Amino acid sequence: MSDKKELFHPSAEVIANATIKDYDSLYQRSIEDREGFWAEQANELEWYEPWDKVLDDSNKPFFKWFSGAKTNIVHNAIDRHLHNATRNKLAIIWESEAGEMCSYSYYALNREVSQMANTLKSMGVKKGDIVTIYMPQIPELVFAMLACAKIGAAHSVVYGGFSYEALAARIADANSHVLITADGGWRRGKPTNLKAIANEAMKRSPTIEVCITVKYNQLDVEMESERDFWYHDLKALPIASPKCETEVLDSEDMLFVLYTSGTTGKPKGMVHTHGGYSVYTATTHRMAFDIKPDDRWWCAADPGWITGHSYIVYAPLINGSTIMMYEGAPNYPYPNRWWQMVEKYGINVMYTSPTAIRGLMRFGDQWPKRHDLSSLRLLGSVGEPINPEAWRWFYDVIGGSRCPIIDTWWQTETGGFMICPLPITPLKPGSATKPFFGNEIGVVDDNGDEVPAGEEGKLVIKNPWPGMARTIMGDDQRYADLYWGDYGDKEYYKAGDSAKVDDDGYIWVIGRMDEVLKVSGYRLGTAEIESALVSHPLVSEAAAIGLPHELKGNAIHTYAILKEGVAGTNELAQELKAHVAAELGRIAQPEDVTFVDALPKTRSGKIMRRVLRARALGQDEGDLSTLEE
Ligand code: 6R9
Repeated sequence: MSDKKELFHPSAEVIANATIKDYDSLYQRSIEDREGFWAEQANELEWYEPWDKVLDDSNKPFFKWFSGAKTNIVHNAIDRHLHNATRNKLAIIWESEAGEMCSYSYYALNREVSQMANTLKSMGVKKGDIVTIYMPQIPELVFAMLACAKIGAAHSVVYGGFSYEALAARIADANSHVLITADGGWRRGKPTNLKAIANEAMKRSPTIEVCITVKYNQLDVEMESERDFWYHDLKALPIASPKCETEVLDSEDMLFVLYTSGTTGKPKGMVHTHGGYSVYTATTHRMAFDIKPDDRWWCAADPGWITGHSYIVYAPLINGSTIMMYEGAPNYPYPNRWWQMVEKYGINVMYTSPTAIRGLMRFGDQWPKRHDLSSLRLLGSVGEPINPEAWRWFYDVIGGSRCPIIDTWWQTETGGFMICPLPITPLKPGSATKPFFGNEIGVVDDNGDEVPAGEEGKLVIKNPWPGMARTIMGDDQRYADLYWGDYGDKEYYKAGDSAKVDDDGYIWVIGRMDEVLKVSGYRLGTAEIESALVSHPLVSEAAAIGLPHELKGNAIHTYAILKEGVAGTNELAQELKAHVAAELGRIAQPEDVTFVDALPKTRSGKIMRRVLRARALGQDEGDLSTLEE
């Protein structure tokens, strides 16, 4: 968290183009009349029937939003666009790793979603069911999610990198009768074999009656008769009619369940609902990224992550944007792959993660420099605190020092952005800046009292917001205990992150509380140490963990991935230790630096420090279901 004084002011051009020119007064209004603010945002959408109450807080912490209203997120994401010019606009541009491309207008999207919806209906899927989806990032994945929503079923998207055990556990928890998958996808020129993994999972999943498989990578797969169907076969039948009424639902009907790993224990199925989630995702997307009617929006996340749900699929479609999707590795066949597509498709806003930025940064500036990236207007970051070096590279080399970086702090549980700048906000690299409208954010001690500026505390949200998860599926008690009720009468949502607020009111998220180290009594965030290591010119990525130490309580051990072609010598390890000490103070000097080629990460790009810790201690690595690759 270095260099807190450094401020990046938006250019005159950015300010001139901005829809919201005054954050403070709108923020003040949104806090003073929260329900009024959210009612106004909800009125930007269409509803079948209006709500009785904007916020129903009669059964805290199980808040309801827009209760009594009739809606369906698909009505706002697709149906309403069919009556105006958006009908002919591109909804999706998709490219495969091998370079094939295809696109769908909103009109075509409606046809595809309707066909998939009718197919699901013919397989017995009905309102209230949960359909499990296990697919690569292909347009059919989006069709499948929207098809479920259209008929009032909920979806549970399981990330395509998960093992069969993880898939089977999620199918069982959701009690799914139908699984939608594909033969497989592509990664670095090699086919991935999803159907074979799905088959293994289904051996352990007695609830599954039907498995629909999309043909994509042409891999030979085993199909079991009476259970398994090719989607292209079903789509050719009269059951897959392109006309399908969108189901009229209650605002609080379940839209999806998404499993997120806690640090320990079984994954939590976070439940999101139609009404509030529609309003919250669409509003955050529209305002934080100041979405313009002709924007080409690329959220380069995985759809199996909340970021993909909210900001690849739902928010941009509600806002009528054109969404870019890419199925493949960011640096394949060469490290210019993403930049080539930014140029080719004229992407205006690119939203990605610090880990992806660092991963591409290490190949050097020459790769992005080969491309005209002038279509970019804004950049975005999500998933972890962005270290200043990655921030500056993204800002200077990708954004041409022209595009503000919208660093968005939020969680699976929050549904959408909670802390983020607007394009007009002066930026401090590494800070997600200020609360989004309607939110009061606190940094508090164990009693729920605000800690002084500059001191570290627990990040809490002091109010309900429309995009909040409603519960953990099947475990209301765990939801209430885990997130609420730590602070007596103060009904605060506990995020599980630690943070600081600086003198200007900027919020600095330090990291998950379980990733805070106490070394000789001093508190250090693993992210701070990693950021210091990565600020060394020869380091591209780093991880820090704490291991028990006789004198210090905990000692810092670090892992570093070096830039291409750099040799990991003993001298360099010494130099890096000294570098961290120089950056953060002697107290933060690591015991050692181990050079590695890769770090264990979750799909959403978070380093799994507990895996490194277990390995270092020779212990059981625990549940690895969320480990990438
Ligand atoms: C959207 C998403 C949530 C956790 C969260 C925090 C970290 C996300 C961040 C960030 C600093 C940001 N996190 N965005 N930390 N700055 N801009 O990532 O959801 O996978 O549930 O993770 O990610 O630690 O608590 P999820």
